[in-house]
Formats: sequence, C-alpha cells, structure tokens
Amino acid sequence: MQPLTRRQFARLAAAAVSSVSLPRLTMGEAPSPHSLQFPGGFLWGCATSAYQIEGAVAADGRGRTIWDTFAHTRGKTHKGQTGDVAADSYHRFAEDVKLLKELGAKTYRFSIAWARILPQGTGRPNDKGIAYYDRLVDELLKNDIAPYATLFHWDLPQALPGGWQSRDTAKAFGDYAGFVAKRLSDRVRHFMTTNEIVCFTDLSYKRGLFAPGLKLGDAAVNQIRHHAVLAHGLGVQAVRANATGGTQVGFAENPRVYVPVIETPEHIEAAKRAFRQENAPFISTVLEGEYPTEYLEREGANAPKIESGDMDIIASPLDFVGLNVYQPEYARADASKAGYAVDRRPTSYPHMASPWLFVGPEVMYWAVRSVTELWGPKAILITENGCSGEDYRDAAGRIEDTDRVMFLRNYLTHLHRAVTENYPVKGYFLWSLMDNFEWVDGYGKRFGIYHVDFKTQERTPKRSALWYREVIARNAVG
Ligand code: PNW
Repeated sequence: MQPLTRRQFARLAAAAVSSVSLPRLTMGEAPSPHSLQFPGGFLWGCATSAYQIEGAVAADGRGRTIWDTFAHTRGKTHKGQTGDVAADSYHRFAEDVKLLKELGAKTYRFSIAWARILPQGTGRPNDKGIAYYDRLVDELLKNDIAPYATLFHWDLPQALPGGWQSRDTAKAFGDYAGFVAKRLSDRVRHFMTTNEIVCFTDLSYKRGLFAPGLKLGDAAVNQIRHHAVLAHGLGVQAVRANATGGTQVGFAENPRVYVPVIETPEHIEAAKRAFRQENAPFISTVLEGEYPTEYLEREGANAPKIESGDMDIIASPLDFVGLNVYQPEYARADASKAGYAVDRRPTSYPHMASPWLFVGPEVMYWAVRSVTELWGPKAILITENGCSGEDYRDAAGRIEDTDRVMFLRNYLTHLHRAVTENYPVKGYFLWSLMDNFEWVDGYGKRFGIYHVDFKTQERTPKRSALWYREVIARNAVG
C-alpha cells in the first residue's frame, strides 16, 4: 500500500469508527487492512451453479440439458470432461451447507436446474426435482443462511425446440419462473432470473464456445439476444405475479466494465460512455427499456424484430442488479464520435490461471459506480467475484492459495471504496464455494475456496477459505 498523505490519513482516521479495536497508526505508516470496515448488515456469501456442482444428471427424473449434450460431444470440453458427477452436491448438499456455516456466510447463491423442475422445459413438473430444492432451502434456513436462487445458469432443457433461437423459449422461461416462485417463495426471498446473458447468447450461438456450440450470423444472434432479455423480463413479471409479498427479484450480469485509464473527468466520462455502448444489447437495454440508438443504427437490417409490448416487459423494474465482476477493460477519452477509445491489452498484462481472467481490482469499484451513475438501481449485489488457480496440496496436505488471497483482498479493497463512497452495494458472493465443473475448462481450472478431490469428493478448506472466514467475522477486509 502507498504511504498516506496527511489528508488521506485524516480521512481514514475519521472513517475508522468500528467495533474492531484498531491499532494506532503512526503518520506515514500504512493502516492495518482491518480498518477497511464494511457497514453492519453487509451480506457476505458464496455462489455456485447447478450444472457445475450438482452431478446426478439422471437422478429423480431430471431432463437432459444442452450442456449434457455439449459436454458429451467430442472435443468440446477440456479432456472431454462433463458435469455428470461434478462435485456431487445433489447428494452432498447438507455437507456443503456446513461449509458455508463454517465460513459464517450469511447468504448462498445457487441455481435451480430448469430440467429438474420441468424435464421437458414446459409441461408437467417433476415433484422429485422440486423436492431437492426444498431440502436444500430448508437446510440453508436451518443454518440461518439466506437462499438466493438463480433461475437460469445456462443449463437449458434440451427438449425446447431451437433453444434460445425460439421466442417460445422466453415464454417457457416465464412459466417456469412463475412455477418456481409459487413453490419456493415462502422461503426463498431473492431470485435472479438469468446469469450472464452474453454467455448464453453470444458465446453459445455466435462464437460456438458454449452449448449448443453454434456460429450464427448477426441477425440471428441479435434475435437470440432479444429472446434472452425478453425471457428475463417475463421472468421478473412471473416471479412478481406468483411469489409471496416482498420477494425481491433481479438478474446477474457480467457487463464489460471500463476503468478510466487516468482518474480525470474526461477519462471517467469516456469510461461511462464505453460501459453503456459496449453492453448495449444487454444491461443497457434492460435498465433503459429501449435499445440504445447507436446499437440499432449499427445493426441496421440485422437489428432484432421487436413485438409490441416487448420493451415494457424487458424494462420491468428490478429490486436489485447483480454484477459478476472479474476482469477490467480500460477506456480513455477520444475525439471520435463515440467519445471514447478502448486500447488493446499489452501482452504482458497479468492474468490468473484462466487466460481471460486479467487482474484489475479497480474494476470492482468502477462496475458499481458506472451502473449507479448510468441507471441508479435501488441496490447492487456483487453476485460473483473470484479467480482460478492451479491449487495443489502441499506435503502437509494444505492448499496455500496465496494467489487467490491476493486477488480477493485487492478486489474487496476496491469494493470497500465503493461502499465508503455510498454506492448502494449490499452484498458480495464469492465465486466459488468449492471447486467445480468450469464449463469448457472442465476440472482443469479451480475456482473454489474449498478444494474438492474429484476422486473421493472430499472437501478441504484452502487458505482462502480461512481468510474469507476472517473477513466475514470482522466484517472487514484484511
Ligand atoms: C462466470 N469471460 O462465467 C460464470 O457465471 C460461472 O459459471 C463461471 O464458473 C465463472 O464466471 C468463472 O468462469 C464467466 O470469459 C465465464 O470473461 C467467462 C467469462 C466471464 C465469466
């Protein structure tokens, strides 16, 4: 940490009203990290998703999903690995709730597998599938952990014709969301409709990297994006119509986040413009209730076909906006019409074990600030943040993931800045509670703070779990 100026020191000392007894600071000495106190009631939690942890893909009437098909297709995932067994959380959920309890987590974000509830995507519900989430939710509540349920984290029922290419899938999602809300909202008070729209549209239907692995043209892709934001809106309305009063609903997005290269007004303005334009068909459209004009102009004849009433559905007001925050982009002021420029990343820019996971802790602050300044949501939750590592057990059987501790400490320091400046961030979910099936990277990339031995299914806390437990206990970053 940089030595403090007199002004910074005075400000920090004044802000340090907390229940933790603080060490005395000497002028010029860095403050104890424990002075980065979070407000009372801040929601610390962990996140996972169904296909990545549950396994048990054929249990109790679960229908097939596009990820089952994709992972079983030769050459699509690392070493042909699949989520057939994953971390077997379907059978070990009670043990996994204990892991959360050990951390002192207040919340748990998990996802519901649509194909467990409605094996064909529509039609007859499967009682045994619902019963699994009943058991999980009851176990969480018994341990004073608040369930935050994502309704769709990419595991689309295979039986839905055309997948997200079909407008009917958006309608089917709304019906499914309403059904789940009816059955669970007596106990689940927070729902997220979709997770990371760009991943299950562009990465899946344009770049062919995720299930179903298609490479379609611009018109088709824009229409798929439209079906996705429409599905989100129908999901919001269905949750509201079917849930018990006071149930909150939002979504979890991973917008591209722009850090101003230098923190001056013109670069800050450029970063904000970049944020809005570069996420135009996703978060910008949902929170503005219309497609940004520049996007429609750029796409021309390939722009999505919108039916009357769609935009009102898409713009359904949200109780919170969830942000999955990983890597930064950088923007600077520029004389172009757009008013900003994005530079290519230098080849020496550092990343974590996943080559895409560039390290830039300031992205946490700018994600929250950009969304607040652009659209002023009621509340923001960091619905994911974390990193991959090549974790291994040392001779003593320990997993000393100091790289992950470094990553988390820095990102949370910048989240603290956002909280201190009164942006409406209410909680943080660490991705991930435990190692799991990392999509195309299979089991080759570990994101957990609990290590999973995929042969024995044994869970072991890594150093980062012990570190996070301290963060939660002190409600402060250290
Ligand atoms: C998120 N990118 O995915 C997902 O919500 C999780 O399921 C996933 O395990 C986690 O982050 C870690 O990857 C992302 O390329 C995948 O920028 C890729 C990117 C971002 C998020």
